[in-house]
Amino acid sequence: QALSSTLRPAIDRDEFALEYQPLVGMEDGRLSGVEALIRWNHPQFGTLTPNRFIGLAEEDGSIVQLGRWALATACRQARRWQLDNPGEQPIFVSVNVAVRQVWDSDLVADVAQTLAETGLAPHLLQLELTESAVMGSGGRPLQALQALSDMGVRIAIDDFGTGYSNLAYLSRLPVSVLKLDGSFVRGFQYEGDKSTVAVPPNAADEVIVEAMIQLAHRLGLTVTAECVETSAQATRLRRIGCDTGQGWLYSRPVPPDRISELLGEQA
Ligand code: G
Ligand code: G
Ligand code: MN
Ligand code: NA
Repeated sequence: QALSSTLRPAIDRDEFALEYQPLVGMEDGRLSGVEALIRWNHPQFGTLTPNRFIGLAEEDGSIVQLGRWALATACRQARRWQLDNPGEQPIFVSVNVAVRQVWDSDLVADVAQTLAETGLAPHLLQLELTESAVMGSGGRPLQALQALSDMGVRIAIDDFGTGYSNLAYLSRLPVSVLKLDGSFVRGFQYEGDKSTVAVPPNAADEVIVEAMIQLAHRLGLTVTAECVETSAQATRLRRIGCDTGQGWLYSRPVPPDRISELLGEQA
């Protein structure tokens, strides 16, 4: 593939940028954090979204370098927002971490160094890993998760519900946030009165999500719902106890300046 051979030089030429998507408290509607999402400003092809190149970067290993860049850039930006908004509750930044960053690099050392260099408090950093990155993980990944958690960094499980969804297992890991995969919320369109039918067919997702949220809470985890697109979805998610929402209802991923504006507006 032509793209993959140009990944490393593109990192050196600074062709990548991060956008940030708001994470909103379901109770108070306030911006509590943002997820950093990478884009490639390709000189020929224009802006490329991550599904075009993250897989390639994982294959050829350049994800380690790219991931380090994303981590440092996101932490620097989060610290900047904090410094620009003194006296306000600071927002956290959530950074996606690929499996290979856990296995093929010293993620713990990279995170420690980045926090030290940027001055960002550990509790303002969240790392998103997929279930497959941590399931069945003895040894290295488990040690890394434990060290990061001991440092005060929050671990979130991304795309939860698409894999094993083994909550009993996850609750024994130093994980504190579940990010419910967007596929649950997408099937979450039922707007009628639930009490009139036992389980309306299109309400099955809601029953499952409600049970997952209750179980997660009892296991000490908080829950973020992805792909919240309508206010009806948000209302129902709030009613069944979901803690945080993310999705087009609140905002698409936006450049850092837009987040600065939002922070100014809610101050
Ligand atoms: O922004 P978009 O919705 O197109 O993101 C698509 C996918 O790319 C998501 O699954 C997201 O987790 C992944 N992704 C975005 N930014 C990064 C990143 O910095 N590192 C890794 N490993 N994955 C990312
Ligand atoms: O896998 P991960 O959760 O890291 O990726 C987040 C992806 O979800 C990004 O590609 C982002 O653009 C996308 N996304 C965010 N909000 C919404 C939404 O409300 N609807 C849809 N369809 N996609 C969304
Ligand atoms: Mn994510
Ligand atoms: Na996700």
